[in-house]
Amino acid sequence: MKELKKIREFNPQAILGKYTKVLVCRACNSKTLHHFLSFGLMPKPNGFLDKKHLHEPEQYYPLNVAYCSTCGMVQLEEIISPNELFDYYVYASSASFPMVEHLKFFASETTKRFSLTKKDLILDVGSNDGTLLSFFQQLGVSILGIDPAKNIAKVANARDIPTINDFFSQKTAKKIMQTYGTCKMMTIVNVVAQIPDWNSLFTGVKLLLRNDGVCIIEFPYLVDTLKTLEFDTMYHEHLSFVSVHSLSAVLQRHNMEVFDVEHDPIHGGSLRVYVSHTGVYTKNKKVQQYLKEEDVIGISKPQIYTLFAKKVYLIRDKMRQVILSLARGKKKIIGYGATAKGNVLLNFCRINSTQIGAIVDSTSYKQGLYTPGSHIPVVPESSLDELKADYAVLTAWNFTDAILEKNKERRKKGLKFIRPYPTPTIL
Ligand code: DWN
Repeated sequence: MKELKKIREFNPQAILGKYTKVLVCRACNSKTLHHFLSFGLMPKPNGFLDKKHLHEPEQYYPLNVAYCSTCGMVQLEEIISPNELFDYYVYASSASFPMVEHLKFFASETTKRFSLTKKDLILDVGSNDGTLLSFFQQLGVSILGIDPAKNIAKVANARDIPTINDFFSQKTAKKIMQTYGTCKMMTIVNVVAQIPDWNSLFTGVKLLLRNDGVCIIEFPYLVDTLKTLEFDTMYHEHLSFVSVHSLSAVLQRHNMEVFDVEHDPIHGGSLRVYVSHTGVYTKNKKVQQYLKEEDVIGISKPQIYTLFAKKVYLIRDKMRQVILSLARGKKKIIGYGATAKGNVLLNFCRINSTQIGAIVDSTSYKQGLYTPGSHIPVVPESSLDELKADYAVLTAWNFTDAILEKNKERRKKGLKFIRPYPTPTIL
């Protein structure tokens, strides 16, 4: 395969991993999918390596993106088995202070808005280390989590967050129903994009949601990604890039609907949609406004995607040129945040440990490991000063403000940051 030969010039250990081609739109079941962007072959986005495996074969997978001209869904054309991606997981919601604050506010606002009490069960799908549920627990709501990552579910249960270690599906929903009954609330936060079978997911939601129940789904918003050009959120964990149109298409088939929408700046721009059984709650007019804006932008038409792809390649080339010229100038460059998105950006730009000496990160599970493909060592954030870096690439650009604030003294002493989007900029 030509692609494999090319990637081996960057990473000689690259081998082709197993993947499945996706030929049907996940949201509306149509076959009107149109390819618009190729990243070539990519390693698993959170496939951090320990030292002893650094020189062993490393699996790569084609990363291609298509849009659906029927419902505006954007989705990957090849997917990796969820077990391979999520059995052991290094991302923890609690590792990012701004994320913890975001989830705390989410829990308090939701509890107030829907007057949740101990009598109400809330199920968090993809509950990770239980950070969101812990805030609902503190507010007196009955909680239950479900997460496929064995290591992370163990951490959640150890901190008294009851967590089922499994993928959420129609099958597991039936088991939850038999044991716990129906839920007043379900939360699906930064998870809906990771789930391959939306029919099974929403059949499970339909079964578990009480008649007056509310399912809150929060996800990075497709329209924001198209506007901000933050292409590195396109990776093998994110199978879908969701809009109100595409979500409404699948909900309709399950006799559910979006009755309210809120926008939030987190993760480069996210939507929080409120879903219920059809006809239970009065629809906020914002729902129609979002649908209209998506039509105006043309999320089911080729133009926006052709332009997006063109700009993505320009950003990639500029980012590579900035890093290579700093490295040639013997500048010390690090990464700030060992993120899945950062791994996509660095691999796409063919940047590795030759140019970037280390990536700092606050997550204990990632420290001491090496980034997938680019093989850059991940070191504790606390060791930042010892690195004596001149530049830090904001590989956690979604937390730029918090990171710049935290490092204002270091910036006064000369540390510069490189923000990749909307165009590589030195701050
Ligand atoms: O959907 C997903 C998002 C929500 O989180 C998952 N697919 C996996 C993950 O994606 P990511 O790895 O790109 O996530 P974050 O939230 O951008 O990761 C931020 C990373 O940066 C964490 O590893 C923690 C680290 N960090 C840090 O070291 N110092 C973050 C902040 C704010 C800091 O000050």
